[in-house]
Amino acid sequence: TGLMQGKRGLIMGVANNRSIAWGIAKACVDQGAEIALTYQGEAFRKRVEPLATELGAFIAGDCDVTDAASLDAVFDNVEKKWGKIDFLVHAIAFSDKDELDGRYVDTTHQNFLRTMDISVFSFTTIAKRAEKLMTEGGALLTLTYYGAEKVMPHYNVMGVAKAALEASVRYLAVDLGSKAIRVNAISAGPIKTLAASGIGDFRYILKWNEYNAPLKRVVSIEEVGDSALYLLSDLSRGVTGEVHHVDAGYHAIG
Ligand code: 0WD
Repeated sequence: TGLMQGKRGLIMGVANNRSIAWGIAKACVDQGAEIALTYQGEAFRKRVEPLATELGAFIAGDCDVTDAASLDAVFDNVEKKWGKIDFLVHAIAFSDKDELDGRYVDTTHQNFLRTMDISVFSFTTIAKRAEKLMTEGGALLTLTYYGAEKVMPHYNVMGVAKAALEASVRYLAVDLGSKAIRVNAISAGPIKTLAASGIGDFRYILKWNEYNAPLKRVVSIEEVGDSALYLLSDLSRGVTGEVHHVDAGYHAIG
């Protein structure tokens, strides 16, 4: 029997088989969880469908977090299917890649708002929806990055958004704690994914981490998935409001 036996959860943010959310999904299913996935738009449906089949996952629908109706539909589908959930993973972020380069000071108002909406507010609104389905308590997990804590080259407005996301984790932990719903984040080291490919000089950031992180390498989505098991399972039942670094130790020296 696995760590996640008897647990059901919604995992949002699988774009393809390199996504961090995919690493987490595989780890959860390996440990006995039943999962539901969402995809963003028709273009991603083709990628996510075979992945869902591979894990025997339920597809909860097309979800653009800026569209409240699509979020409502996803949570309705999950409620109809299972009635309740035990865990939720939010692995969603977006910013215009033209602004993940150059100077933070040049961020436009429009992209600032969009970045905050998709990368920060979405976690709060999803937490509110998940609260209704976590009738026996639960675990919420989001993904953040060290650029929230210290300036990382080109991370710019996304660093500001991740700082707000990490603060959200603490406020949500307080709001939902009395319902035995825990709220945590993993601060992952750099991993080559679709979202990361939008960040200027990302290859240099990977190399920099390989040379400087205590473990002298970068991390994989499987390693993030294994660490997520701790925060999503009862092993961490005494842990909430935490930002846990899974970054080969880079935060210790950065
Ligand atoms: O180095 C990295 N890759 C790190 C990523 C280091 C530390 C943290 N993270 C974070 C990201 O900021 C994000 O919050 O991990 C999370 C997952 O990102 P990922 O696995 O690196 O990237 P990816 O596989 O591209 O998944 C992110 C997905 C989107 O993909 P695209 O490539 O289309 O941006 O977020 C989803 C989408 O599937 N997404 C949305 N979902 C619903 N509504 C939206 C939206 N409006 N926008 C993006």
